[in-house]
Amino acid sequence: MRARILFSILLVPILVEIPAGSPAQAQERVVNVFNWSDYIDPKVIEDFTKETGIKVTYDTYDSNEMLETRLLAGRTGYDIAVPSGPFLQRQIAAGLYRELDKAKLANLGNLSQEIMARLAVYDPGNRHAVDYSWFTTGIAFNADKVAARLGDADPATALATWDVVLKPDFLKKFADCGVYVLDSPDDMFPIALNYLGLPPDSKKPADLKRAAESLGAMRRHVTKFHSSEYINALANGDICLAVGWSGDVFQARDRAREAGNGVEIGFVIPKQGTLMSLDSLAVLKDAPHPEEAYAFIDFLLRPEIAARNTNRSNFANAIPGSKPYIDKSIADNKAIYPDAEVMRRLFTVTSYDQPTQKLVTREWTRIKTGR
Ligand code: N2P
Repeated sequence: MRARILFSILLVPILVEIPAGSPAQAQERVVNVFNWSDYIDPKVIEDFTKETGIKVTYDTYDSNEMLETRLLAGRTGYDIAVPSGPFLQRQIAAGLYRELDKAKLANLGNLSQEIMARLAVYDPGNRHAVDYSWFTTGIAFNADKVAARLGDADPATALATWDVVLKPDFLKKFADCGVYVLDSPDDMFPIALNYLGLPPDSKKPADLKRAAESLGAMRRHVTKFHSSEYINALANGDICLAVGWSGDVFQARDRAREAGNGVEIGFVIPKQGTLMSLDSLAVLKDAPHPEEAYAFIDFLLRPEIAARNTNRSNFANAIPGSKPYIDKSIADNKAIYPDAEVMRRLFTVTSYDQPTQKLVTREWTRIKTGR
C-alpha cells in the first residue's frame, strides 16, 4: 500500500500533461511596455532581453490622450507607461500607478536630483515615477524652403518667435509648402497662453478661451495636426514647418542626413519661451509583471543605456553620468540640453481638472475642425 502511494506521487508530475497557460508554461518572463513612438534605441530592448531573458512587448502611442484613454479603459496588461508630467499627476490621483519599490531600483541614485525635483511637482516625493526624458516644444523648419519664403532674413532668427504660428499672416507664407502642428492641446494651450501674456498654467476658462481663439486662427494654414508624422514629413522634405518636440525634430534631421537627400532641418526655441516637458516611467497598479518592470526600468537608468537612447532619440535624459557616452553634437546642442539663459525662458504646467480638461478638449476639436 505504502509503496503504491509513493509510486503515484512520483508519477503524477510526469504523467499529467501541462495545459496551455498553466504556471509551468508561464515561466517565460515578459514585460509589457507602453511608450511614445520614436523614443528608444531598439537595440537597447534587444540587449535587455539578451541579458535578462525577459522578453519585451513594446507598444507605442503619440499622445497623452491616447495613453490615458487606454489606461482608463482598464485591463491593458501593460506593466510600464510613460506619461508626461501633468498626466502623471492626475493618473496617480486616479490610482493607476503603484508606489515604486525603490529597493528594486539599484540605479535610482543615477538620476539627476534637479530633474527629479522638477518631476516631484507632479509626483510629490517621487514615489511613483522616475524621469525618462525632458525636452521642449519648438519650431522646426526646412532651411531651404523657408529661406525661399523669407527673403533675406536668416531663418533661425526670423522663426524664433511664436508669431510664426500664432500670427496668421506670418503662417500663411508657409501654407503652400506644408505646416504640421502637434495634435497636443497640452502643448499648444500653455504656449498660446504664454504668448498672450497670460500665465501658461492658467486654468481660468476666460484665459483658455482667449488662447483657443488665438490658436483657431492657424487652422486655415495648417496641413495636418499630428504628433509623430512630422518626423518623416520633415525628413523627406515634404513640409516647410512643424511645431514639434525637440528630439523628434533632430531625429528628422538625422533621417534626412542618412538618406543623403540634401534636406536641412533646423529647430528653434522661440524668444517668448516655451513649454518644458518631462516624461516619466511608471509601473501600473495592475501590472502583471512588476518584477520584470523594475528590471526594465533599472536597465534604462544605467548611464550607458540612457546615453544610447539619447543618441538615438535626441531627447535629453536625466542621468548625468550618461554625458560621457552621449555624442558631443547632442550634448553640446543647446536646443536639447538648454543653457541657463534658455532655461529661464522655459515653463512647466500642471494637470487640468475634469471640467477644465473637457473645455480644453472641446476647444481643441474646434480649433482643428472649425466646429
Ligand atoms: C517621442 C515623443 C516624446 C515626447 N517621439 C512627447 N512626450
